[in-house]
Amino acid sequence: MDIKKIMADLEAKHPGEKEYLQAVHEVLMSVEDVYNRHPEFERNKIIERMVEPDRIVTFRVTWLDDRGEVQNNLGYRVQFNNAIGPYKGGIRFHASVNLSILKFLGFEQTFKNALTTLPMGGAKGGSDFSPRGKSDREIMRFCQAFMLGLWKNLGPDRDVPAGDIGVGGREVGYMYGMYKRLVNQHDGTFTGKALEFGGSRIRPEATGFGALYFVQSMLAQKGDDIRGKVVGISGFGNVAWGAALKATELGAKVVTISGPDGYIYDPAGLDDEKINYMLELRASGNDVVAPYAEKFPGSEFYAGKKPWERKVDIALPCATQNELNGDDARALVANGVEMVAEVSNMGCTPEAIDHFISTRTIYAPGKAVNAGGVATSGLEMSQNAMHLQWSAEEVDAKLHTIMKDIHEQCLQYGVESDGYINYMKGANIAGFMKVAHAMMGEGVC
Ligand code: 2IT
Repeated sequence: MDIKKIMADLEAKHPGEKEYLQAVHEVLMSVEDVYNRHPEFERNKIIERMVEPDRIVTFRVTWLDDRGEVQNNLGYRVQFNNAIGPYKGGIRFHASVNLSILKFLGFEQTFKNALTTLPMGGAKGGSDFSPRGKSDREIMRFCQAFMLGLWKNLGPDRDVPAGDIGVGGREVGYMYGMYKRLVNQHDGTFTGKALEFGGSRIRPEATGFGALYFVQSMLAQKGDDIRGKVVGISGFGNVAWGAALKATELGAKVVTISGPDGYIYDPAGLDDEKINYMLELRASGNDVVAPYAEKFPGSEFYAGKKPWERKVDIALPCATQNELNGDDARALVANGVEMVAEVSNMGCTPEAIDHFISTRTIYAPGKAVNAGGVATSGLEMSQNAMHLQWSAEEVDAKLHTIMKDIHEQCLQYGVESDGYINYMKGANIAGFMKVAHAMMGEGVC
């Protein structure tokens, strides 16, 4: 595999798509050796085919705001790869959304979904619509308009969307409601639905819970456990909430959360009341964490700063891509961090990852750590297909098994000669091999 040439060709074809090119480069670097041992991959141009999405749908989303004014946004769905199952992946509503970000997310999703052991291909979608400060009615009208542009491309065996940043249960409900009217079928297309219309128990918690199960496996691997560990979390949305909830339940002390406005340091650690308050903060729609410090004496708000300057045992980035850079990584390592488990998608920059790996700090990538979210979406699809609903215990047990399996897959391909476990390499190779074998089996098409 000639990585330089592949990257140069992609850069020429897709100039300026920096997140997408970053995600592709990371996977190519990880799989190069294995790829070169399989000349049939090269003959079938597997990697050249895998780095391009199967299809991209772009559409205009026009809606009326509360003042009756016409608003226009851009909508996208990137159907990346369906070699191992129907396209599957979340929808992101955020002002920063562009094609590069959705292509990186769809590419990552393909390998992540392969790791879950469930039959799901990779996709991602979204809009540059910003939910910040919007009324409930505006959110609903936007979701409905978004569905008008996308519904024809969806279906339970074609493409099944879910939530991501800016899209939670409420938005999924509004989108699914409109989809259902348009196709005149209640076919379950969408995961993260409410319990009353086909949602799965544990889906809201799944990304955070799964991440902590994965962290437990990482700790057990080195003969350690989570009780008493000091944990730094970034973000305050659904993923950060689930991670804080499970970390606390398992006896760890979570001392930070963060938002676009800065971070909260709470040396006493989060408890049930504080974790519930994260939901209130999120529901306010203001996208800020500062009010936490006013509500809970003893905690402090640091405006415009990131939580990585704090001394913690375990760092869990739970906010967004590239949120932890080289300087942050150096600060964490200097403060003696024991492990970094990325819960956001591509939360660490390449420079940060290089620093963790070169200092032999244990680091695991989002596509392994956060796969419990989409895995539980896969379980929701199974329940819908069987027209039944599992108990929380059943779903949680399956999630647990899946996260352990993903950890095993990382070990299979990620142990280096000095014994260091390179989880990035392990996850990338394991995900890649499954998709590559599926594509080989399905022929050149
Ligand atoms: O990044 C992700 O894995 C998600 N946003 C969840 C995708 C899904 O289909 O549940």
